[in-house]
Amino acid sequence: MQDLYLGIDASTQSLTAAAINPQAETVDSVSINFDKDLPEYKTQNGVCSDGKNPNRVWSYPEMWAEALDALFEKLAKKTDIGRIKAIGGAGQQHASVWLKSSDAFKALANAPKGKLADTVKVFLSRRQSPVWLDTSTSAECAEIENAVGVQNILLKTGSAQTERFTGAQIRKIAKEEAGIYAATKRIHLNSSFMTSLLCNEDMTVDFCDAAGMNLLNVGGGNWDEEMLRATANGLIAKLPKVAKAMSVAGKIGSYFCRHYGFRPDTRVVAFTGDNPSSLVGCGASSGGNAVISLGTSDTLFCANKNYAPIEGAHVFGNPAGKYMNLTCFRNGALAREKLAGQLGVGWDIFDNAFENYSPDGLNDIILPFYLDEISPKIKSGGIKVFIGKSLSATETIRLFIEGQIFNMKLQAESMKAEIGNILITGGASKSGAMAQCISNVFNGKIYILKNASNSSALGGAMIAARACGGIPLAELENRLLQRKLVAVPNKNAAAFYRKKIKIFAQKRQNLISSIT
Ligand code: XUL
Repeated sequence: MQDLYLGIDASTQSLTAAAINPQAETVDSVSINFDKDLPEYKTQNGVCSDGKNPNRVWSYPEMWAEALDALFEKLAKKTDIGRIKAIGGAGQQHASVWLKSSDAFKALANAPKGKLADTVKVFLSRRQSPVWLDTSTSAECAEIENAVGVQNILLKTGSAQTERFTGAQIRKIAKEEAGIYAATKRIHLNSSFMTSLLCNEDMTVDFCDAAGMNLLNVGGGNWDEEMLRATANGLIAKLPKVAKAMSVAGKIGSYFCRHYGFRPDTRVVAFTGDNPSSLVGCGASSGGNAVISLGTSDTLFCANKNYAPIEGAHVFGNPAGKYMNLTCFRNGALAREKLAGQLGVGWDIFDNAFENYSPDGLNDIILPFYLDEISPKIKSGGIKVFIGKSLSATETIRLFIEGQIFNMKLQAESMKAEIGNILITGGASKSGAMAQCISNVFNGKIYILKNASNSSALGGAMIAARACGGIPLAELENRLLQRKLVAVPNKNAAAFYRKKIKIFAQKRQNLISSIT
């Protein structure tokens, strides 16, 4: 019987497992949706928020534990669990789990079936876990910035001080709920909490995910004392140790062997963050490739062997080694929709915007910042049009899309990321025009995934197969990912854009300096 490798994605809305059999190219997948399958927690899209203060957003570690029982119950019906040699996985980044004592995990060894949540909840010092959608910590960010310095934080931690990051969230709780902070012996991330549940033991936190806390010295690979001091008193004793990327945490706990039939020698690789895991699951961890997700906001992430923090982007760890960058552009689909509304046109005009297009009009530029942009920081004054003639709807859309993609390319250049080919995902990845324009601006081939599944769960399974089965990631990518080529660069257009992006960069710079 061939071994299987399991990947688990503890995302915001659901818990998903993907089992891979690297030899036979098969993927089994099961999922627990928090809203639908665990309605007693009353979450919406996996989270709760405060009507009076919508910036406060949280979820329940107890619910994540309950979902893990439900997940294995479901998986056992589909997959021979006894064949699973190793488990890897990922959690939503930044969420913190607060425990009175790390004995919770040991107590699981003797717990009856279906009692993960009940066993763990008595050890929680705080029932709620603030999650990445929580932006209620502006005051705490400012306090930490005052203590350490804006630029210093960026250089040390790979990100500017950020509201949703765990450090600012910890400071808020330490200030406002001092009793709870004092009673807390361990603060886990979602990822290290899941690893600890699976091992029935208090476990380390993965370097790649810990980089999303504003507490790690990312270049040095360990907690940064100055950041810890500025965040909360006595924090070091409450944090787990940092483990190197793709470290085997240990063996699966007896709870899972007794109740679900796991082999006692099944290994657990320390869970990472969902973005680092997706980097692996999209086949982009070895470098040279980027992933662009065209959604409500557009997101670009890529492996990077350079440590080059810039404002508006984040440096996390890459499970395959070194770093990854993630940058989120607020002017994504929302801005495209706004433009369509203003022009009174449908998406089909967007799709055809580059049909029969021949490069022309080097100085015709649109700066596409309808909303305040975070990458780079630009205060929007509406879109800026630099053209001396009146434009048709198609021309406007073309220049707008060009502007969005020039902005992505410039940010990628500031991060010193080498980007060859690009995988596109998300709603607008179906648009041939977007794909072609990205291809021409980045001068690379554009792919989509034919068998797009949960890239973070798949990444977890691939990490398990790499760390515990010795199978190279490149081999796993070739077997498991079916990539379809959707655009190749047009030589003339690529050469034209190499010149035009410089003019765009100047105009963007003027905008940054004129209205920020
Ligand atoms: C990244 C971020 C989200 C979460 C949830 O910084 O906040 O992508 O990881 O997916």
